[in-house]
Amino acid sequence: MKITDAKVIVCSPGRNFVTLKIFTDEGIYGLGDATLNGMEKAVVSHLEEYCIPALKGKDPRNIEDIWHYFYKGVYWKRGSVSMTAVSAIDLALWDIKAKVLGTPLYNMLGGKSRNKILVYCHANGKDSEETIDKVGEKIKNGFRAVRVQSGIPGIDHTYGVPKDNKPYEPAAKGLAHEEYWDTSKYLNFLPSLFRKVRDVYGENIHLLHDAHHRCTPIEAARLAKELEPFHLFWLEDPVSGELQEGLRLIRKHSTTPVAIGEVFNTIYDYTTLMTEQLIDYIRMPLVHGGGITHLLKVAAMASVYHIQTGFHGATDLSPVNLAAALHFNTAINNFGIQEYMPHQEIVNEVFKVNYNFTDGYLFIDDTHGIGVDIDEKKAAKYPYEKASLPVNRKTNGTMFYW
Ligand code: EZ4
Ligand code: CO
Repeated sequence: MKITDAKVIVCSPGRNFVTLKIFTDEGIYGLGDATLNGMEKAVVSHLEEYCIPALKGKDPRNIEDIWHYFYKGVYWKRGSVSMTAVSAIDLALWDIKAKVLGTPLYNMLGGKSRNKILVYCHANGKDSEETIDKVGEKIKNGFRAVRVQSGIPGIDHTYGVPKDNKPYEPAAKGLAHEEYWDTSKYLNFLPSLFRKVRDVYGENIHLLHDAHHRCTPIEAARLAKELEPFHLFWLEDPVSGELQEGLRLIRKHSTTPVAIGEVFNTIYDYTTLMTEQLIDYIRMPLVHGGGITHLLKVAAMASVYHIQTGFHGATDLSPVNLAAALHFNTAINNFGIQEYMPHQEIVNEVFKVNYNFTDGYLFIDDTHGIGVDIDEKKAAKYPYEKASLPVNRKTNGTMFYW
């Protein structure tokens, strides 16, 4: 069997998606997600200029070897752009292999460890009151786990809270706009929010929160400690992850579970975090973390340290990634939870999906392969539109993490 060609499909049904389609001499093709929010064209160019020419003629069945060809075989390895390309290739190859063998992807990964995938959704409001109402709406819609983000008194833009009351969408059209941030206002406010949410809804619902990399290690330790009484399912990205040792301070002071790594892209971002048991959930998704091939290894290492998966699943990851994640989550033993931000309706015009949401869980069907297809004619109706993630400054003007 041979790879005859591959192409990159860029479309923007409400937001940009990059999809890799690999063709074979047996007529079977595979799809991979290659979307890197705000940096889409960098991945497109990397795939088109460097990866696709090298893929042609290779046997698509040799996934491990091809993975290493684009990882070990590349001198300038790692990094988000390069690893998103590797991930897309890997997903498309697993899709092909499962289609060739006539089976859903999860079956190739060890079969079913569970029938349904626990997901968490997002609730956000401009202030505590509105946020609490939104949490109630999500519970009414069947969710058993809710990420709670709220506007903060005295801060103009808060991560995860859209101004116009629309569903939260990370990127906005055009160049990056600037937001302003005040950590002390955030730290003073957040525990009171969770106290109210627990008072209203009790203990029988999983609550999560994303600090979005905005604390120093000691600030994160204070936050995790003060949130401890409200029993979060997890506190996400309490600090920026480059300094793995930084998470020791959080652990020293609190039992609030920690999730990290939606911007990570290899196992090497996690080694200290795992071996020192500094975290509880890995966030690195298939689309940015080397696909099935690499995440199987990361998840296996995590399992040794009682760490579970909780993959990133925002709207800027395509349905191809989400479906592949659901197969992965179905198969592995140490699955924890899956983030689920439903895509806009028009996304389903372009991508035909094989999953559905019922009563707090996502279910995947037995379509062979990953099970998602792309309608290229419909995709062509929605051409690429430049969009960017915001940048963030402290209120005194200092450049900061978004
Ligand atoms: O900011 O996907 O947990 N979810 C997140 C997301 C990320 C966006 C970046 O593109 O942090 O909202
Ligand atoms: Co996040």
